[in-house]
Amino acid sequence: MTVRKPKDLVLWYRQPARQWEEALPIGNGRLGAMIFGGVPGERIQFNEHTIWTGQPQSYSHPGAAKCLPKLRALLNQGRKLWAKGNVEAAAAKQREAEELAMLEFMSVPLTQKAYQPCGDLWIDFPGHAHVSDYRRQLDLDTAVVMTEYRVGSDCFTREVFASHPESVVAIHLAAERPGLISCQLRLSSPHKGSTIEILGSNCLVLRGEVEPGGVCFQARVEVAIEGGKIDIGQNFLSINQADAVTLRLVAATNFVNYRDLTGDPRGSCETILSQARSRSYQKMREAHLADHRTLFRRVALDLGRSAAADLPTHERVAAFATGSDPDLFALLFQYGRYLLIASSRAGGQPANLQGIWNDQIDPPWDSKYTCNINTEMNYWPAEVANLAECADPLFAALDELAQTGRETARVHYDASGWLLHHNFDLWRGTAPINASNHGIWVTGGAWLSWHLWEHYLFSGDRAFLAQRAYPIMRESARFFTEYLVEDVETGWLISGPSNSPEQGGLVMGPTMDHQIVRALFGACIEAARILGQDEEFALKLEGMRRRIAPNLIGKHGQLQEWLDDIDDPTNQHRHVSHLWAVYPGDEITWRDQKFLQAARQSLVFRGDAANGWSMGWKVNLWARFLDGDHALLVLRNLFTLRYDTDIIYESGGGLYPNLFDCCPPFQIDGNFGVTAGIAEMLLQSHVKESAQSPNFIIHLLPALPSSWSDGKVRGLRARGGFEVDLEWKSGILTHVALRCGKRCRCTLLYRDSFLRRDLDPGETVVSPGEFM
Ligand code: FUC
Repeated sequence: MTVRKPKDLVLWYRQPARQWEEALPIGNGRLGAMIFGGVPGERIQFNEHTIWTGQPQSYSHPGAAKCLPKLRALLNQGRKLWAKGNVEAAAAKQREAEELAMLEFMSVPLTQKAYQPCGDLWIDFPGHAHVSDYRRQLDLDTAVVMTEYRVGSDCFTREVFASHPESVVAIHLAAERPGLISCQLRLSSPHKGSTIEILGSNCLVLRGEVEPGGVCFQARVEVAIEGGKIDIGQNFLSINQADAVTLRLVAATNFVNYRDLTGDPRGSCETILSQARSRSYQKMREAHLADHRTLFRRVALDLGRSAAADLPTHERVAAFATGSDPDLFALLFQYGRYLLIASSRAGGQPANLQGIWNDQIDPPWDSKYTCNINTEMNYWPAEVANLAECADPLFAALDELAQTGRETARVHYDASGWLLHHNFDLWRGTAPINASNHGIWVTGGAWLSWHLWEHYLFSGDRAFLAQRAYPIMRESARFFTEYLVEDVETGWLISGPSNSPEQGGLVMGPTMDHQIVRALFGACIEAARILGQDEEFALKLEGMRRRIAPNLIGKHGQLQEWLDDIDDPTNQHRHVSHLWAVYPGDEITWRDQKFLQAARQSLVFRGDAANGWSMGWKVNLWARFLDGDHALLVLRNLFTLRYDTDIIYESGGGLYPNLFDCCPPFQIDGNFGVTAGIAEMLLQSHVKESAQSPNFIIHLLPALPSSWSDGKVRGLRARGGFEVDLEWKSGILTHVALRCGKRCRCTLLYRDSFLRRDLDPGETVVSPGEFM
């Protein structure tokens, strides 16, 4: 099967970026940079993944566990009052619980720390104020940002990429004729007290400290010229009449791990540079392309080429409302994959709320890790969109969160095991932060543990399950065996105090918690059986799992968000937490129409317009409801309910000119949610052949929108270790190829027809006629 040529995968513009959200992102998982493509001056704003405020610390609140029974008692009294119709008195009890928790239960300090920018590299080109034929672009297939223009008749080109093999940002300046490149280089940093100096004849050095005793960093830009000369100025370098210039930008900190700040930023910069400078620009570029393409080219998606594809990207987005441009969805899908490769590579920190890109000292929500949807959404595409390695930083963070979360379990709940509330930071804070009405939410760690299990389901990697996944999952489950309490009204085991993320305040028994804990217990039971261990513990989980409060259908035909039937059908809140069991969970599927319809009703009430990440979630949900046209409607809203380009981003939803998702403001989760959602529209594999079977049904084109009449996709992944290629014409499947590493059996589903096949290792082509 041939797929669209990669050269189409380009974001491009006829003007330099006027603001940060128009600049183009690159990253290698350690360094991130935003390229403005300016004339006469370039700005490259850059980040290093471990530059955060704060320092190693515990966030525990000594003695917190003492008030847990009081909180539960107050909330239960409130429920009783509510049942008697005494709504105001019930609310007063809830307030009392929240106030008590603020005094006695919350994290110390109350807030976590913030991800920080590192600095800016400025390149000024005298005489380049008036240029023609200007173009800047990001090619997703090469992960290179290019800026090109003419001054008079001479063409100038800049290329910038973030090399993962070399750990540098490489910048190359070239011109059509020798001797034309003259520019000045400066570094700056928004951190107070940072210093700039010149090292030797060709290196700018930035040194800074985020706060006394905290993260110290160093960044260097080393210049290599072909022809011409370098003059040293007061804290700047002047390049005169060079033929070509290569800059190597590196940065490092004293961060070793969340408990240790004894690293040597200077030594790290020197080591990285001493290796990188031995490679020519072309060699670095080749190694970068090979590295990037190994990941990026695994998946290709073609939804048909549209005339609008030739427009600059922001004009294309503007034209979207009135035209047809399915290719833009393919671009957005691949952009999410590109961003994950750029922001999350083994050895680095996980992608945070802004991936790895942040220019602010006081970024929105601290640009940290919010785990009541956002961090998880960042990793939704990892398995299905064939970038499983990119989840490694998340799994490494989980190793650490399971350590700090153990202290939180002990101090705040007098329980064993571990938990994470709704945020963590570089220091792996796990205690409840900000405010008790939403900070006390207990299933962040359990949800993230689900990602470990999913990694096993997709890969079948038993060693991963035994060594990395199960120990963390089991200890997360252990916490809940001690934390769940018997509901005074029903006898069910319920979660509490907790909340349904970001609304309704502190309660007993939010549905989402029960769905997540049920999924975690189920995964642990299965993992223990696969690994042949912990039989007794698994039996205990089985017994408790049966007693967890079930999903309930309320008086509006909705899936209840809370234990009591208090959902408001006019509530259009962005969080759709109680639909977790539909996506990303797998408890409510098309096999279970009664609950699927109730969940669908809940989503209908929530509406189709929302902020960026919420629309990302809804695309996935509509895909799981097997309604491709509705998934597409939400996707379209993402492009059309949006910003004004000059006064940015007051209302929710939308995309920025560089296709960054708008929360608002910029937040990367929506990009990743959409990528996962488009994959979910084309392929699903979360439903088992039967309750007892370990095998999943591979559902082909489960939610194909009617307007995506012709298309092809290569390399999506299905649970069970499969790679899948599909092609369709006039809305009908015309080609299926499956690749797997071992002899196995699989069940395919297309429309209403099942097909069972035994597969040999390698590729098997299945004729769509076999479904008939
Ligand atoms: C949750 C969301 C907000 C935002 C924040 C980072 O609190 O409700 O919309 O995404 O996380």
